[in-house]
Amino acid sequence: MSDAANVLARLAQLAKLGAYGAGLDRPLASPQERAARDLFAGWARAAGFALRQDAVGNVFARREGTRPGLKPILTGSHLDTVKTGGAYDGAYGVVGAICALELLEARGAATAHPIEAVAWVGEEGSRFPLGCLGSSVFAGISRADDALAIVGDDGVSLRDALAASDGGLLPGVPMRADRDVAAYLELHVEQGPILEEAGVSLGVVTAIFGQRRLRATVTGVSGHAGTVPMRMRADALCAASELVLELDRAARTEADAVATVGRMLVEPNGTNVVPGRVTFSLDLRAPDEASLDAIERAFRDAVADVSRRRHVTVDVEAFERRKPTPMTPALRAAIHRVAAAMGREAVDCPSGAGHDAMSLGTIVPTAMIFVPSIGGRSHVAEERTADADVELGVEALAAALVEVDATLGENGRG
Ligand code: HGY
Ligand code: MN
Ligand code: MN
Repeated sequence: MSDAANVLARLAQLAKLGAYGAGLDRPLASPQERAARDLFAGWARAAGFALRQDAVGNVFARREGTRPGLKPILTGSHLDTVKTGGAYDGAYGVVGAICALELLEARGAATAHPIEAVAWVGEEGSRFPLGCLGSSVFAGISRADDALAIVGDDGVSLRDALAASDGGLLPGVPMRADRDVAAYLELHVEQGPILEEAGVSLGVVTAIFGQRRLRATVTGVSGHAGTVPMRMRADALCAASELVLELDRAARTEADAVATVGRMLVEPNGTNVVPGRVTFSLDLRAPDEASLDAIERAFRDAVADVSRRRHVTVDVEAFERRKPTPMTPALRAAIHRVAAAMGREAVDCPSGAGHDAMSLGTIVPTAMIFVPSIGGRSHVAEERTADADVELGVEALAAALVEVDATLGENGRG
């Protein structure tokens, strides 16, 4: 039977996969990420849940309901990490989902709907530059063939990476052809400071910020650092630097918006060579589309101005645009009822972080449960959540699954 120790032990097992000095590096279709999917499959088999996977690698562990034919409630998160990932981001929602199903099984808690614990692939977009890759394909936002054709930083397509023996699909696990789902719940660490500052251990997400991922390529003229006069330069890095600071300025003028340039490639990257080309990433987030539009507009205006003044060309490619995703009121209310029944306070809070719930939220009723992140830190090796909060979140998820099952029944959604 699953209990808090089980959750903690499983998180510890996952935290070994991809561990190195600066945290966890578990990109999609790497041997360590495939090992994480293998672990999940082993837990599901041991619990007697039916396993399936799909063409991009998502893995589903199904506990049957009492009313065959009803679409399943899905609950899960992702097993991949950013390059300096922590032990909780994503992994907690996957471990929490399978442990919650084991709790229901052990307590003989029947649900009308089948419930499936899900390990979504490629949520971080840290290897293949499409965030929420697996859940986007499942939700029909992206086509599987298009996702499989995406080429990662190492020049390998997802299709080829999944065809490799050590990073690929799970052997012997049948394919899931349908995309049936009645509702979706995701348990996740908050990755921010709200719950800790409020002194509350349960968060009910109101909405997930809209987000945009773009890439800018600045092309100037490379040359000898010692001989090209300043008046003759088309220095791609100086131009890029002005653009980065303009993005930062624009984001600070929009309430609650954030903008980040996290990756930059300088070419030819030599100490005595004027940079000829710079490529950098843009990550924009805001609670509303108008703010995102304002920031993007300010950036593009700066592109026109800097290009003219510094004699460079700038190509801006937007490869991900997601509107803000409101969570479903009826499911949020169900989670609040569960917290009250547990005698625990729960607060509403937005999510600046993106989640697979953004994908599922476009097709079915969707809600998220947060537990606090110590220091609000995430995407770093120091990411931590207190054991008591880890346990509370899984208990809340188990109860919320039963409550949502009943709620869907009343609302006639199956
Ligand atoms: O970027 C995000 O917000 C998420 O961690 N993928
Ligand atoms: Mn993340
Ligand atoms: Mn995450």
